[in-house]
Amino acid sequence: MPWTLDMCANACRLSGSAATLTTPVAPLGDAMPTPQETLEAPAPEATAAPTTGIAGKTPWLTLHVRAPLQCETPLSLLRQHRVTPTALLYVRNNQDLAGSFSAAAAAGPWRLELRGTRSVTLEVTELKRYPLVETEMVLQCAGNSRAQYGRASPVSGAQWQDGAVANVVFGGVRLADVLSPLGIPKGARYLTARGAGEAHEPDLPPFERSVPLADVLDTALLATTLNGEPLSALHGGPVRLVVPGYFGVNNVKWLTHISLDAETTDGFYQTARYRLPLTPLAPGEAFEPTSENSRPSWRMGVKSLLWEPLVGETLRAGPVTLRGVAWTDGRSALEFVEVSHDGGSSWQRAELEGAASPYAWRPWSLTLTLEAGERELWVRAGDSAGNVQPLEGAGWNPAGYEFNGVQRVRLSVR
Ligand SMILES: Nc1nc2c(c(=O)[nH]1)N[C@H]1C(S)=C(S)[C@@H](COP(=O)(O)O)O[C@H]1N2
Ligand SMILES: [Mo]
Repeated sequence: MPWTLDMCANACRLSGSAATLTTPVAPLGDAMPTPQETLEAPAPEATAAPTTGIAGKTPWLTLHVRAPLQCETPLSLLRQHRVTPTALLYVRNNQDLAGSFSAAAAAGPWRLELRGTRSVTLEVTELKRYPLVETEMVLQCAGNSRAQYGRASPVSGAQWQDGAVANVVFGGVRLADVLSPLGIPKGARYLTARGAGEAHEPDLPPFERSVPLADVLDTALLATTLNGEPLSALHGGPVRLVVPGYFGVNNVKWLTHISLDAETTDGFYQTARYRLPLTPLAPGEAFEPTSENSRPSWRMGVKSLLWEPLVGETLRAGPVTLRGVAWTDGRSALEFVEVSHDGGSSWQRAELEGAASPYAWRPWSLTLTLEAGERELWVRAGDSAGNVQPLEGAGWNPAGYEFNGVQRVRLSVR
């Protein structure tokens, strides 16, 4: 199905300014709750050298790959905010868009083609005709926590720890408000979104992802704001598809086209990447995804994080308040978060704070009495559909997608 619109109008405008790396902005440090008293230096991650600055980002992100840009948020920063400031938000590009590293690039004309029964090409500014809505939600890379699979057998790709995730507020217009007047073609089961950007290897096609139309029509946004500000080019501005409850990869940045089809796109990022085996693999086993043996990475599984204290911290024996967050795909509700300090023999339930939206993360806390010694805390969450985080990562796979195994945090207690 050939696209009628040449993408040049959009791509050429952004490529006017080359990627600029600017002076780092100061780390954000004031808005945080008082951290647990520690007897030793901060967690190892906080002592890493700052990365070279990226416009609008704290220099303290962990840089995995510079091009295409992949950087994550250390938990020591992530835990300071219920809504993650944009300066701390991780970045995961499969394809970079020239000019998107400079903060101003998202302004100006940008054309978006939408194909329902009728097709329409819009200037992004025309989206202002529709009501503006906002959704607080978790944005998480399917590769988040990939490094944890390494306990069983190494996996390929950037070795993300647990910080390719955030809780942010996207604003924009409801996809349904824009699509419904165009008519939904009979037999259309999937929505395919295409983003601008340049492949880093020859022969790679444009970035395209498909999601099930009926499941997302009422919740997806054409997002133009992030945390109340105009959506920066780095995060997909001027317009991005946002699919609450779905993994980050489905939230297509620099959106140029949307179509409604009977089948998913046969693009590389849908058929060769971001696929999960339908039957369990043994750790280390090779896997070539096909449409028969795999599924796309869509809805997020229930997951929790413990971020206070952090791995490697030394605590005083006695009562310790543990804190973190947990979330689901927004279809099922978060039921519980529980912690074990005896290797899973017993679990204690944490207190959950209320939800800002079904798609947002929920802070939890639990006060435990810890005796002196080397300790390992295990944390897991469960949802209203009966899913509980598995002890080991949910289905080891060679690309390390969708890890939601029980988090294990080693501490010294004195
Ligand atoms: N056009 C485009 N959209 C994209 C990507 C990309 O490479 N190109 N990466 C995806 C992936 S894998 C993730 S996890 C999220 C990351 O969003 P962020 O960089 O705003 O945090 O964007 C998604 N949208
Ligand atoms: Mo991702």
